Amino acid sequence: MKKLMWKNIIFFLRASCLSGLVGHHASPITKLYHHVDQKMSWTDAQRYCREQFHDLATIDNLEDLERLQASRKGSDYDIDTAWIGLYDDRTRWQWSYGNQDYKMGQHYDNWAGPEPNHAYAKQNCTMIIQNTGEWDDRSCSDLAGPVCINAAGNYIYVQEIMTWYNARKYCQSHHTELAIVRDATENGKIYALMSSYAWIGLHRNPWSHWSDGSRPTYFNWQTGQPNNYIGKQNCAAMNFITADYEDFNCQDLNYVACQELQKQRSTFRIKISTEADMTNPEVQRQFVELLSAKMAKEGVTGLQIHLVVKDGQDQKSKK
Ligand SMILES: *[C@@H]1O[C@H](CO)[C@@H](O)[C@H](O)[C@H]1NC(C)=O
Ligand SMILES: [Ca+2]
Ligand SMILES: [Ca+2]
Repeated sequence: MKKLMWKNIIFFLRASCLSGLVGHHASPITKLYHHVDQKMSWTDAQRYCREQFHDLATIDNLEDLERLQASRKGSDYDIDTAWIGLYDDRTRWQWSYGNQDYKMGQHYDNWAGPEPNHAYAKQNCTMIIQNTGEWDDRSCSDLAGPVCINAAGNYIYVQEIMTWYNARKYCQSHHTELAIVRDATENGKIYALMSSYAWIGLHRNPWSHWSDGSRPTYFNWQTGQPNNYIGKQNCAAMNFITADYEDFNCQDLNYVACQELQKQRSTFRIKISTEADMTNPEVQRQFVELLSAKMAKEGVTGLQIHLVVKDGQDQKSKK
């Protein structure tokens, strides 16, 4: 009889997997914010939050913003600015050609001396400088001639000046894409064609990551920020009085806003027909083991499963 029961359960798990769940309720993960009354650099703040809680604070909407602001308790501060998880990774770029990732230091580059400098927090498209063939990050709305690449892999320089966005459109409709430059030889080929400044396809999206890995969808910058003052600001802090953000040098010392994740709790109802005694603790233990293994196979890990067994009569009378 015991054998038959396990056959039933295994069959159920194999055959129906998650579709066998007749009811499911999952509450979303909620963030608990913690204002840390201690000043440190952004990197130290990140380490501190990861050790003590989960990570630096992530703010996804106005409700988060208000809850974070309310998390500060205690006495007043003169300047109450706390690091949040928002940062600008200046090394991550992308080629428009095939949306290929480009990581500074790992791929070929020909940046001019101090470039890319993200001047005034406004430069995230790449131009080749006319007289040197070196690269410079510029505002995407600046004007230059596109260098396109065609299906045969040849470069075409276009003399008409336009914004980076229009340059991209131009290349897409007349050829294939804005140029990708993979080595010095390719850069040399382009340099030989240019008669003025030229757009290539390298660009990036500033402030595109939170420390916890999520993508920002909501910003609350203070007017005039981010400004990348003196070219060295790529970490964000929130002013707890005004609830808006400023970019700072990551080495600056600020208070810290951490987040803790509240555990997610889900309830599943599973219907099983079996003659086994599901109230038997040993049977339950084995069932939980099986279920965990099955869920792990589906990519769901870190589970703590608690079983509540009701017999069929109960279920019916509940309905
Ligand atoms: C340049 O940065 C701005 C934000 O500062 C962003 O909206 C825009 O999409 C970026 N442009 C490109 C081509 O990545
Ligand atoms: Ca620049
Ligand atoms: Ca600033």
